[in-house]
Amino acid sequence: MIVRKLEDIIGTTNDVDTPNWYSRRLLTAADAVGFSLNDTHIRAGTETLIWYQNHIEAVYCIEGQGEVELTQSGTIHPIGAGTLYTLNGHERHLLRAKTDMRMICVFNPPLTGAEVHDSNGVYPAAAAVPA
Ligand code: 9YT
Repeated sequence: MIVRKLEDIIGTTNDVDTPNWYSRRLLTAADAVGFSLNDTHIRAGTETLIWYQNHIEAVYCIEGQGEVELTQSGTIHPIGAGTLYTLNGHERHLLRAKTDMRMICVFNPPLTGAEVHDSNGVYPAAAAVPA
């Protein structure tokens, strides 16, 4: 059994900060449970291009307001507290935060913990992530 607190993650290498978001990786590939889980904050007013070509991500919004635009279709989904979206088709999308947002993000295959988006919004495949 794994028991972990947010305070155990803050300030470690599993606490990843970028201009648009910061993400605390509470469960990672090292835990060998088949998925990873992040507590992620999206900064108000930001727009982030995301395209998880190598992962499925489920995102459960617990605070804030924003939207996801699917770049292929132009479809826009409002996202607020209590909304789940899952990118089971590896959809390329734009995440816009109208307010600060807080999301619980689950990835399969699991993140190693250090990932940030490349210029296409992609996280590398697990085997390609440097140790
Ligand atoms: C919702 C979302 O995809 N935000 C970008 C950060 C990512 N989910 C992460 O690594 O926590």
